[in-house]
Amino acid sequence: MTSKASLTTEVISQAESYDGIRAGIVRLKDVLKGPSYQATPEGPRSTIQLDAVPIDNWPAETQTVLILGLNHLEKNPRLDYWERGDTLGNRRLREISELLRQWLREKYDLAAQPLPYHVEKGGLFLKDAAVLSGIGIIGRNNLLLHPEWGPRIRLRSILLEGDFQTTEALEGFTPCETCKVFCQKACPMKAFSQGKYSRSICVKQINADVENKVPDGEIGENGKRNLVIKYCRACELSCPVGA
Ligand code: B12
Repeated sequence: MTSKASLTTEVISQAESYDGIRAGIVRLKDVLKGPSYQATPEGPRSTIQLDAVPIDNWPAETQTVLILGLNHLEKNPRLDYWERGDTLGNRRLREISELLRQWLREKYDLAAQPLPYHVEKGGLFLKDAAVLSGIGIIGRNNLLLHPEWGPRIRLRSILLEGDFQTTEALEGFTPCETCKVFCQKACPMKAFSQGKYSRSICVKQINADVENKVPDGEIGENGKRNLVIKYCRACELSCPVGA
């Protein structure tokens, strides 16, 4: 019988054996009590479509969530380009989630359910889950900051069956306290003009990015590069943490 603590350690080290991955474990009920679930989202929702198969019901026995964070380096911007309905980063996170699901079944006979990206399709608010699991903290750019990579990280979650010990939230990591808030100044839309993030202003930039696709993708059937969406990353890439 594997103890809770060693099961957690093994799952985290298996997840982190994939290149550019950090992981944490959190109780589902704690995520569902997080600030994003209390907030009333302002402004229109985004129109991004992915994850064609929504999850209608989470399995009753799942009480824990494994959070994955994938490093999105500035020098590898392609990970973040939207091409053929998804990004390379999301595809990689989905692939790793599926490999971890198979590993948990084979090694521990435990069920796992990789979750969709969108909350409306059964996904979780991933920044809350990542903060609670100790992957990072929320910065003044309203993004998750990892101590080593800063905000250059993309997230995904997997529901787990079984009794895991959770990983602890970070303490003593407060880089924004002494920062000159480059992130807020970098926003092309001034989405932080009231001192905090405004979704309804930010989404105007995101919608403009959707309208302004650029031929920077893979070579398509017509021999030309596919059109991709390059979503704005100004508040992310201006952050000195992990730059
Ligand atoms: C919808 C969505 C959008 C919408 C709306 C964004 C919004 N914040 O409302 C639009 C299209 C505008 C958008 C823009 C962007 N997004 Co977006 N988005 C999402 C999505 C699907 C849900 C986010 C959401 O609705 N949150 C709910 C609203 C109400 O809360 P919030 O503004 O996020 O703020 C909450 C947190 O900050 C939290 N919080 C604050 N302090 C603390 C402290 C603790 C202890 C806890 C637990 C929580 C907590 O509470 C706040 C609410 O009160 C997530 C994926 C997911 N499933 O979570 C990605 C996600 C948040 N987006 C992401 C990214 C990268 C971006 C962009 C940089 C664009 C891009 N290049 O992809 C910008 C950045 C905007 C910004 N600075 O916040 C990443 C963030 C990665 C990271 N390092 O944090 C995510 C996680 C997706 C991913 N691929 O991993 N996004």
